Amino acid sequence: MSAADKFLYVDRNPVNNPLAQADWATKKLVWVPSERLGFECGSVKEERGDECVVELADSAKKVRVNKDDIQKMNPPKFSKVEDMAELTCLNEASVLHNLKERYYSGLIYTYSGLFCVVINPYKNLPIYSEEIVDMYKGKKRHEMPPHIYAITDTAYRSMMQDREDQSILCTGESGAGKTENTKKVIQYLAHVASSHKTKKDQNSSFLSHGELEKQLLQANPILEAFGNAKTVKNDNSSRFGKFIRINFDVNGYIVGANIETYLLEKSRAIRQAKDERTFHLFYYLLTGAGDKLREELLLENYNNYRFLSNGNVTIPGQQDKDLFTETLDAFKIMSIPEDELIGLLKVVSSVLQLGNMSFKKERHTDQASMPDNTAAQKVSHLMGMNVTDFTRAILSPRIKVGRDYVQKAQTQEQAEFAVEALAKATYERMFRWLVMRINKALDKTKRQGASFIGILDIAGFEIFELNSFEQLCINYTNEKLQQLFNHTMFILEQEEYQREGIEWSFIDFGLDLQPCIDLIEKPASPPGILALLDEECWFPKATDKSFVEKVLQEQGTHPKFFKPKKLKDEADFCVIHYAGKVDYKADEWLMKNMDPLNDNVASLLNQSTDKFVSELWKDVDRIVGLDKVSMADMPGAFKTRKGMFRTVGQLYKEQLSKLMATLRNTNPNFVRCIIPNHEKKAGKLEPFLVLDQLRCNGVLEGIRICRQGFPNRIVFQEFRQRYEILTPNSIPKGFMDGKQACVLMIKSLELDPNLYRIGQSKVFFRAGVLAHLEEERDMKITDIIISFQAWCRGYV
Ligand code: AOV
Ligand code: MG
Repeated sequence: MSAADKFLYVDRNPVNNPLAQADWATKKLVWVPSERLGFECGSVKEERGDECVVELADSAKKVRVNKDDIQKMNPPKFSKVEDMAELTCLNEASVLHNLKERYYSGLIYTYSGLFCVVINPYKNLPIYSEEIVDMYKGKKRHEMPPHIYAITDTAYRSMMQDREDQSILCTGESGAGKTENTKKVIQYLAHVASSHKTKKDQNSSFLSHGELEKQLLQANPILEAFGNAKTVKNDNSSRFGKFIRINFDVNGYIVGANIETYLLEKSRAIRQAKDERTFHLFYYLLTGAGDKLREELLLENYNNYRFLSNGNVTIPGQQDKDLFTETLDAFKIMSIPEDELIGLLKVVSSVLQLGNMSFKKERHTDQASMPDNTAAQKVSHLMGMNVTDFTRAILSPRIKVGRDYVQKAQTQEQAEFAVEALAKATYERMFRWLVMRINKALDKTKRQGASFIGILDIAGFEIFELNSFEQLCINYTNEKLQQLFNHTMFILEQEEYQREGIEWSFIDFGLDLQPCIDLIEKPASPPGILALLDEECWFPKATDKSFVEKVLQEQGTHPKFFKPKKLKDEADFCVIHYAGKVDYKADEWLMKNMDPLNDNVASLLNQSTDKFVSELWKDVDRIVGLDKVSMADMPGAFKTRKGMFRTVGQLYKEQLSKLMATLRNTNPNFVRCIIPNHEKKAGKLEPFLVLDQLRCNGVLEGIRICRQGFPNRIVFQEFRQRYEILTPNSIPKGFMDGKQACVLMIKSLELDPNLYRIGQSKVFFRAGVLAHLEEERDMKITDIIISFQAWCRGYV
């Protein structure tokens, strides 16, 4: 047995214990709700009308429980099942119990029918080595224990066999393990689909990859350096979403890859909450840069920068200095030349420097002034601008009033706002450039792929006390992904029923989510939340408050929308997402949606003497003007060369709809990542936290849908073998066809016709029916065991 085995395989010995089986049957073990554990195991002692008296297994305390609150327990042979769809009693308690038992035994991956659930172990398990990759290569899903590699291999093989594009969708809340699992998918594919014959390095157990595979593997550390940060929830939290598309040729070799990113949290570049950090790269640079680089980039000490609100926060077990070297190495492998890298780092440094520009209110006017222009000089030096032009663009930009441009002095607030907006935009543009540059490297072969596997790593549902525009975007995304999920379940289920020739009109549960999606994205009649927000952005004198009023007016009666009662909380409105009610507060939504930028500065940057900087701003018009009055009132929104001003919501909606169109054309594979506790602690699982996530990610919803159909199915032969004991004499001696035998057995069981369907190769049952048969079977067997034991005792 290898070290990894116990983290992959269930130890079956205690599971197949016949006495445990007898115990389960005689004691009528069930699950009852528990405030501490989620559910507690108990034994039914008495049934009285709607109530049962249950004796709790732990404390021997007797409690009365409403029958509806009792959930059936699976027979012990199902303990730690690898696929929860096999459970005869499919309910919340059993799902939680199964995941918990597996988790405590070190088994983090579990299937639930069509998808895979993974619980963050918060410690390194020996299950990701190259040897394990080889073990999974080319194996069918049921031949190996659950693993992200099995999901990846299934996707890879389906792609090759059916020539169908695939996607692997990782979702889950912050810290649940999306990014870690995404990395494992890429590691697996880079290994099994490398066009370069991989051979063992003589001096190391690791395999050498081809250049493209190496670059693919290095893309991630670069993106993480610039786009990840320490948050209170996750020391390496991705502050952007990503969709990585790996292209394969007809032989299944990787020919290239492409990365699309979503919604970078750029505000982190200028401000961080308590105990949080800005993007990793800032710390890597400030601790890792040598004297020469420090001088060239005009770097200063941590405490000199206002944008590093928390100074130098370190991450336990992480050496920022070493990671700087690693990041530089990754750039080398990506073949990004030194001058581009320096250009990039200068921009990073100038973002920090922007924070040090400070303004004062002039004594007699409202106008802002800049008593000390050292920081402005440094910024101008780093970004290739003339300092006088730059200062003027900030303090008194040219603004269009009516048909003319006039120079308008800014207030202190306006100037500060402009500088912050500039820092955020600069960082975001630099990040976008980086992604573009990585894509250029990954598309080196320029060969058209025959098919692809796309891997999505995007934030899961977010429900905070009060939620803002960012949460609306994230939750809207998840609503769409869940719709795809439900729809896929529906299609596959439907197909199985059709194959088996079963009569059944299935409801498409994907449609359930449409009303909420409409509430957010519908363009008109009535306009959804995003459209209303856009409308307000163009409206003179509009405020966040007037936006909320519009939403209430247009959507007030929408079934997925309501206005929370005053006094109780401060939320402006509440959306009933499928994962739960979410309170939204609309503060600054207009601003967040418009994301205005000082166009005077933007055009200076467009004209920068620094090649890299002007490249970042090349899409900006030099002479800018604004058509709408409300926008002109802003410190200065800007428009792109295409002449269109696009709101953040609009852009995101388009990006998302493109993503969904791509995903709909793929065969999706879902990976539901679950965080076990909020303390980043290994070996601890909080039952209610996990239940909440199972609810949000559709595992429990999946069960509800299953229950509408015939979730349990069993092939004819197995059905006969297992349950003939319940129907003695129903089948005449001699040969009988499997289907016919089943028909006779079911007749003799006198089952209600609504409870089952007989297909071509299997019998299908409603939820719970098989569990009931199983119980009866066990009772029969227990009777036999008990009489056998009695007989033994008598005999002794
Ligand atoms: P996320 O991507 O889902 O959060 P990560 O994948 O970054 O979460 O995981 C958070 C941390 O949990 C990692 O840094 C690891 O320390 C640990 N972890 C997760 N999965 C594993 C695993 N399979 N084996 C070992 N450790 C693991 V976020 O990007 O914050 O939404 O925003
Ligand atoms: Mg992540």
